[in-house]
Amino acid sequence: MSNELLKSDVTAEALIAKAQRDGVETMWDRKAAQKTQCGFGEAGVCCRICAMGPCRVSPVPGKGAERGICGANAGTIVARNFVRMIAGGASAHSDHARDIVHAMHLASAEGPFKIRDEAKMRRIAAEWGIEAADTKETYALAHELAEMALEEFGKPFGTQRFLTRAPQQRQDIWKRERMEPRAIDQEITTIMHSTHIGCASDIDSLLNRGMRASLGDGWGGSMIGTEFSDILYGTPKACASESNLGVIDAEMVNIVLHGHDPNLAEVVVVASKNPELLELAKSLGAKGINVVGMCCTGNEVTMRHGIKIAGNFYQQELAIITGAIEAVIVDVQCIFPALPALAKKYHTHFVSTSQKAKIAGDMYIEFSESDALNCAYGIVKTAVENFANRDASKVEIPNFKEPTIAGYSVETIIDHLDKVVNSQLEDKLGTVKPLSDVIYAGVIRGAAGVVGCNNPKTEHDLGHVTVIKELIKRDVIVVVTGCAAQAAAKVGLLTLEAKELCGRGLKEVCERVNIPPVLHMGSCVDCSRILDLVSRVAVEKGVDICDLPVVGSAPEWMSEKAVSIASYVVASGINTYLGIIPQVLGSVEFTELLNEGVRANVGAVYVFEKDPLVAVEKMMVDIEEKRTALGI
Ligand code: SF4
Ligand code: MSK
Repeated sequence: MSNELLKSDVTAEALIAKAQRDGVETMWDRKAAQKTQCGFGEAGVCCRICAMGPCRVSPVPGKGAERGICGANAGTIVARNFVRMIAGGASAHSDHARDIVHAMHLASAEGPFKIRDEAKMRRIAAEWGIEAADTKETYALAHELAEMALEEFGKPFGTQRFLTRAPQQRQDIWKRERMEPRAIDQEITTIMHSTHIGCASDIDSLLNRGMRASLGDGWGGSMIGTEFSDILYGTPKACASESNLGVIDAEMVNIVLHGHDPNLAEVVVVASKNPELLELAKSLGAKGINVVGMCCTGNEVTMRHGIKIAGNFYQQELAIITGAIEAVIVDVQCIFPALPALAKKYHTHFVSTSQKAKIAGDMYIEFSESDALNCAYGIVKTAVENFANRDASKVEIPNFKEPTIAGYSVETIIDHLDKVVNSQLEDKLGTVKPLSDVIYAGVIRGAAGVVGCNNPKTEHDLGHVTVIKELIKRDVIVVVTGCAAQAAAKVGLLTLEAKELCGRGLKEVCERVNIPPVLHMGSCVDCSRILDLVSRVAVEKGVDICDLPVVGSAPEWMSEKAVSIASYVVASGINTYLGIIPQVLGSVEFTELLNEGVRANVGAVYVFEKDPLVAVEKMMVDIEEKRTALGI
């Protein structure tokens, strides 16, 4: 494995130089063209919620206008902007989840949508109180469960069903704080309503409602997205893959799957193995069809099929600049609008497939779940035929890739733990007890979830890699999702050999359990797997989540989804360290509420720290304080 800190930089450097030679623009050019970003926007004090505005108030008290035309002050404006980001993020995760459940509603024994983890489906059906969940005919149960899940988005009464997975203490806090999320769509609608001109201006109330909507994401939409994807496509198991742009193969038809929703990606993977299409590829001089992943669609298919990871968010343009991509197939979220124009500078087809992410300048082939296989066949055929148009003189693929192990669902982690169960200690199979025991014994000091995007405000991947390396060195086990997972993968941290970078305790655990010290738990919606895992540890030990030596970290986040994730992680009781400062500093009151005040409500806070090394020091103090309080 690589000990170089950032091989990805070398990858980027080579391709940025190529972009300049090819006369194409990248995100770095556009970042430079932005010059200094707007100070009011950066501070969160610009409001354009109504047409009396835009209003911008002074981020510095006592200097300039202190109120918008309606009288909203900096606190109100900043808080409204922040919780609207939560609503945007929660809507993206949850709408993605709804599409998964609709696909499950179409599932049949003939496929292509089939029940692939029947045991999980029956477990969740029983958890949700469906009668005869263990005996009902498979597809009758699948359709009944799918309808129940669809109701979670819009049911008129009641709260999210998965909340009961949390420790009772946490559920009590949510009840006390009136934070139990009702229907997912209702929580998002309520935020949009509350932040309309002339509604809420109280920052505590705004944040409370924002957190409730975020919990509707984490314990609602995202958890449904994760669990129902597992039922439909299989619960991930540890599997080998490779990561970085070097997985693009100059001799193959290369297809990049980019976005978030596995419905399309799953059938594209099937179509890429179609003998007719393979034959067509060979007839055009290619050795085969190479499907590679990017961002979270990539994570979904890596976790379930070992599909190689081409890269994370910042590499979406770089992949096209290799000149060796026949098609970029996108579904939803995190797709640069710049891609179609870039693709046209090469021979690459940029294929968008969802009305939700119709991108100007694209080749649009709408994906329909009801005709999934034909649709995927058509898209892959278009990609294969495009191989004939490749210009060999434009091909330059950086020779960097690292072995990667992905696929650590909660079930897979428990399977690994079961292999080291100590019957003398009365360990039971199928629990997280061995993990909680090594944390309580101090062999591992704690656990961290490192998640989120890339952001050109900071050197790409540097925050992720630094935080992860420094934590495992200090015997903190790390779980990763999203683009953070791919950052770790690209420098070889998702391997068994990475144990050599760990402290003694974590190294020993990795050896005994046969796992990497950094566990790839999936895509952005799969942050819900982290909630599930942490909850199980808390329930096992009879404590609340906020008592555990556990931290959340998003060193390079950029999206509204990340704001929603950070908020539900904090609302679940986990201190969350943000390496990019949210646009809130224009209000001292709201900043203090996030950094300290909210602790009184949910037992956790948002910590802002740009320097990854300092962030890790703070996380370790946090973890050790939790240990002391627990008396362990
Ligand atoms: Fe200005 Fe108030 Fe309208 Fe915002 S809601 S744009 S602060 S008048
Ligand atoms: S893809 S939300 S850039 S993690 Fe989930 Fe990556 Fe962030 Fe998109």
